Amino acid sequence: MKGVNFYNVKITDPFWKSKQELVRDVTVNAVYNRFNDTGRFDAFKCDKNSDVQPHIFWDSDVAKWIEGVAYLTMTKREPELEKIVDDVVDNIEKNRNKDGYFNSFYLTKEPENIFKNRDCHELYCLGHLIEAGVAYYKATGKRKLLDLMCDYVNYVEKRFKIDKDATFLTPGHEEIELALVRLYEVTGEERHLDLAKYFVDIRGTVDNPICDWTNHKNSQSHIPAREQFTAEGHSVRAVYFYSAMADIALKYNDNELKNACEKIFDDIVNRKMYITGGIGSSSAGEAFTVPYDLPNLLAYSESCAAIGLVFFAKRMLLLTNDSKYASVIERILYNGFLSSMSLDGKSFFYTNPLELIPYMHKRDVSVNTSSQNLPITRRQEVFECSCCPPNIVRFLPVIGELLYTHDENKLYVHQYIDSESEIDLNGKIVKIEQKTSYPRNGKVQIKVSGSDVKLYARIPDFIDTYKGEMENGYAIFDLKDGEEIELNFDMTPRLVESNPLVHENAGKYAVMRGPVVYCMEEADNGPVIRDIRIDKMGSFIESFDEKLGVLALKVSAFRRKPTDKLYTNISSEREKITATLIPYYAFANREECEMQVWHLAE
Ligand code: FUB
Ligand code: ZN
Repeated sequence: MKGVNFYNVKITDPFWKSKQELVRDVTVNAVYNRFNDTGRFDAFKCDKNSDVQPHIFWDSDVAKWIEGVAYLTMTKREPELEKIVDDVVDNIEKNRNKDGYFNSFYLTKEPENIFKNRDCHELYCLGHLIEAGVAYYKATGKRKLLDLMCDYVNYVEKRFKIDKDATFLTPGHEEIELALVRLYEVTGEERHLDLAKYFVDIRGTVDNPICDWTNHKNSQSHIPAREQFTAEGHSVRAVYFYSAMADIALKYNDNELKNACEKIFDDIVNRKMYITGGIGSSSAGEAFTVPYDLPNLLAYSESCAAIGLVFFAKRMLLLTNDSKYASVIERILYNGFLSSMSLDGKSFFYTNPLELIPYMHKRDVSVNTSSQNLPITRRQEVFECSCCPPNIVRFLPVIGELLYTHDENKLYVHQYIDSESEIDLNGKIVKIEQKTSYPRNGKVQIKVSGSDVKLYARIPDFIDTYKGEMENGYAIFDLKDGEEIELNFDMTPRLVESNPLVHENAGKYAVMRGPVVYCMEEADNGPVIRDIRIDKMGSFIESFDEKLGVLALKVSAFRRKPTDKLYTNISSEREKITATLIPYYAFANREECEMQVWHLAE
């Protein structure tokens, strides 16, 4: 199947359009300002005498920001932002080594250690700079960054593939692999694709450990890619790698890799993914752990990992036509991804917990550090390790590319978002109009003009029955030029339970409305929300929360009266209350307070 360029999909839906406008009007500048204050842009000057010295992966932070700027530029030029990018590119050109190598940390601080430490992210930074170079060239026609990166890639090919004289075979943090595929798509140079395949092929053969605190699993280097059937290790590294595996499977028609990708994906979504689409539940190693280990309070669930899982799922949609991939994308979009940014677009979560009890942060009374690794309770403008904010900047502008895939005759509709698109279908430009306020409302109208089309419309995974012809989770329609279909999905709020093996959620229920996960916050319900029991017989009343700008839900519930006693005999005495829930993505936008996704019910 083929994908669709985001700039051919004009999103008109007020919800997503406003998020995209927020990135352009606020977020891209907010991230720039914090990165500038912290010296990330100056680092490209490689000034050994500067007070602020670069960190090993600062280049990647700026590169992702540049990629985001490029995507914004594709729909409207941004001269001031372009000027900043051009300065960075000039600094790379000025300060790079003659052989093409550039890394602000190594060139400034440890030139003698180039390619000697597997876990120091040189190829990870290069990967992000390649993605930036590709995007910036496509957006502006300026090819300096792209050319600089091509030189650097030649050098990498020499050191890693031809001479093999770097201290390690594959990078500790994947990213270069998928970036080289993207580079190939622009340059058409087979050697770029071959190098991507080379890095995928030799991973998990003999290599250096990445460092002493971890093992080969953390960097997906424990066994060769084609033998990997479960998701292991550092979740961001993992999903970037699995995305590259899917890319290579597609480009080389490699069924062994495809099979591995399918199994890994199923392992993630059936055993290791939060209801929000978040992955990588453990802060130790920022990693996947054993199946069903999905703690709520201690959830790591890094924003980059959620975005990376979308990258993986998007590629799987090109390899297979299975709606499960699109459903996971939808789950992430409305929950674990959106939660990562504040409603004002200025601050971010790195970790995305499913429960907050601010009081718990006071428990480490006798040590100086937070031994519990509790996720922060408020979004921040920047982090010491600030990989997530620029990932959001480069991701939101391109969500249009998640709506469709197609081949010569078939058009797959994966996401329902009010929009107007144009797709080249077998030489004919087909116009697709989606009229919907999904998921606010379950009605979706899709009109296709320009050609007859076989249309496959995804039936969301929360819909239990659909009467009509279906294949792999898609309803099938033979549409004549100009014809329109209408779908109606039930958006009644519902209780959801998890597999009993998820011990944290035993006896608890989540509330969802369509694809949107809801949460309770102390700001609406008062303290000790964990004692609130939702009335299973109660109906959810929808009510718009003007302050947050979200659709809230009200439902009858019960809670105990406060008590001074630590233990009491069971009593059925409960106060009847109305509990309020808001979309999970909107949590922590008011005062610091308790929050939870999994609730008691009776
Ligand atoms: O290591 C670079 C980035 O920082 C990773 O992608 C994140 O998970 C964090 O470890
Ligand atoms: Zn991150």
